[in-house]
Amino acid sequence: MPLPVRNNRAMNQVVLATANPHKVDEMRAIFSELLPGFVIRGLADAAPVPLPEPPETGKTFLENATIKAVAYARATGQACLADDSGLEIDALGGRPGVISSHYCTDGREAGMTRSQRDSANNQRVLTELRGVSPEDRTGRFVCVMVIADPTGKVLATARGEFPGRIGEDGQVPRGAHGFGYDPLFLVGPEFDRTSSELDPSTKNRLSHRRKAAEQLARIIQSL
Ligand code: ITT
Repeated sequence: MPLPVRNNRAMNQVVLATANPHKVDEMRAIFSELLPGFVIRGLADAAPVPLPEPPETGKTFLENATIKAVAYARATGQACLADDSGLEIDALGGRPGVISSHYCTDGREAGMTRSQRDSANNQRVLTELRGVSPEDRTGRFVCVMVIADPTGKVLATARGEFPGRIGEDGQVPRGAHGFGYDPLFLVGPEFDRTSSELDPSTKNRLSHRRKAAEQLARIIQSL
């Protein structure tokens, strides 16, 4: 359900501070339901030349989302919304966490494509969880969103979680949608399907990104 419009002067557009095209698709779909008319522009649209990606040196999702939102807002001169997200696995002490996107190289850039990284990350998780029982393979996707203005001031923050379990080698990877760890991540009351097997609109109703966006949408309306 869209939120009722309460403030005529509410912020009505942001630049999405991400190089991940899957996040752009999910965020546009989610915000178009929550805040119809709210415009989400891509980085390529907001800057004439590609901007360097800021190093994500934070120890938390909030620190990294803030680094990205502030860096891109200053560089584009426009309000920017950043998403820092990842998978926390209890049996791995919360790893891969903030290094989710480069887990296969312990957080380092190694010149791999996004899809090469995704499959190497997934393989590492499956290997590390070998021998762990289904009940102990619990975890969650976490998403933290931050909006910063062009002066670098943080205007809003929000956090959402999506609980599930990591499937076993042989049972997963499975599914044709989503990205990253979705093909490993079993969801629902029976943990019988991966978030990659959900159709995109179902994932966008349940996900960590959706929960963070719901909080953020309320704040955006009051800005
Ligand atoms: P930007 O920093 O440019 O936004 P990124 O993909 O590097 O892009 P993050 O540093 O936030 O973004 O890392 C997020 C990683 O966490 C992502 O690459 C996936 O491996 C994982 N992840 C986050 N949300 C996910 C989701 O909805 N489904 C599957 N994996 C997800």
